[in-house]
Amino acid sequence: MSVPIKGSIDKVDAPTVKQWIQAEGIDLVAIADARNLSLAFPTRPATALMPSARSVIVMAVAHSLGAVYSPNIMLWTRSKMQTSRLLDETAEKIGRLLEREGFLSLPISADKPVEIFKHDPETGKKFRQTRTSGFISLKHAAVSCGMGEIGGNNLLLTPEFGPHQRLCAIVTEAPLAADPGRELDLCNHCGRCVKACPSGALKDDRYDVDPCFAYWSSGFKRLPPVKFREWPGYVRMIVQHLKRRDLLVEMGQTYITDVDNCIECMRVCPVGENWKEIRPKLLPPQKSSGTEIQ
Ligand code: B12
Repeated sequence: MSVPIKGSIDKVDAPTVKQWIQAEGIDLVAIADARNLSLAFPTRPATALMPSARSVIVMAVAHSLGAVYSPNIMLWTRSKMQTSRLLDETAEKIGRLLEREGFLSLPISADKPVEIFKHDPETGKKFRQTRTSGFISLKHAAVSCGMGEIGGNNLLLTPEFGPHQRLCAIVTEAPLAADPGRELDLCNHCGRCVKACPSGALKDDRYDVDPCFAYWSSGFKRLPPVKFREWPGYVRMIVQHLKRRDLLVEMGQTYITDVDNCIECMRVCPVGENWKEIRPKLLPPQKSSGTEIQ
């Protein structure tokens, strides 16, 4: 089934919308009730983006596993951008189609831009490390409609692909039948992600966003210093980076291709039925701008 042409639609219901979306090459699709989303922090209700919203259509595209396990993260970054492109294009296409049928619809991109918080919106205090937030937490939307669960690596795990998928959504007025949440129990807390995390963001019982952001964005294993005694170590680290890296050229590349510095928490996760046969047994370390520098 392909996306219908104008005037050819009999009804807009959940099975039909899912078929349109799958026909575009999307691997997983499920629908959440916009008024009953599992909310993240900071809270991002769909009804704050569209007060008349009835449904949130959540879509996932599996990553290329070859790219996930490639020796250099740049290869994954480019492949990730293509999954985002497919998701965003589909969200635009289906959103427009729903609007043609009379339902206001808002695509929520798989990618940036995101909201940037230099200060804590609750207290007004400056964060040690700037924080960012999506307009909807796609992981939480995916949990709401039973697509998966959030694992020990703080990522959405699905039975099919484990953490190896990218997410995107459409907020819409279309009153589509919602899929129920599911108890999946996919993560057995094997600890591989905690061990692999180069920034120390993942602990056995939690995830700290600040060290993850510092490493993911710059390859820095230290946070900006607060106490006087933290300065020498920080300066030493910056000098090491400046000796080995050309940050200006890197920045230029990041503007063109949204370069990441880390996917270790995703890479080492063994969950995902569809990957059982092709998952490589050996996992060579993946090079990025931050690797090899303390
Ligand atoms: C911003 C962002 C980041 C930031 C911050 C992450 C974060 N957890 O908030 C950084 C750059 C660090 C990041 C890292 C990564 N991300 Co990211 N990220 C997002 C984005 C755009 C928004 C996430 C969000 O809203 N988080 C807020 C809540 C939901 O996060 P939380 O983890 O539950 O809770 C943290 C926050 O609340 C934060 N916090 C606490 N107080 C405050 C206060 C304020 C004001 C703010 C803003 C935050 C904040 O601390 C909590 C944890 O300690 C989403 C896309 C989207 N729109 O959802 C992708 C997304 C979550 N990222 C994704 C991925 C893959 C990654 C990385 C692997 C990096 C990479 N190379 O791609 C790592 C994994 C980190 C991890 N293990 O969690 C995928 C996950 C797919 C999946 N299978 O689950 C998503 C869904 C993108 C997508 N389109 O698929 N990401």
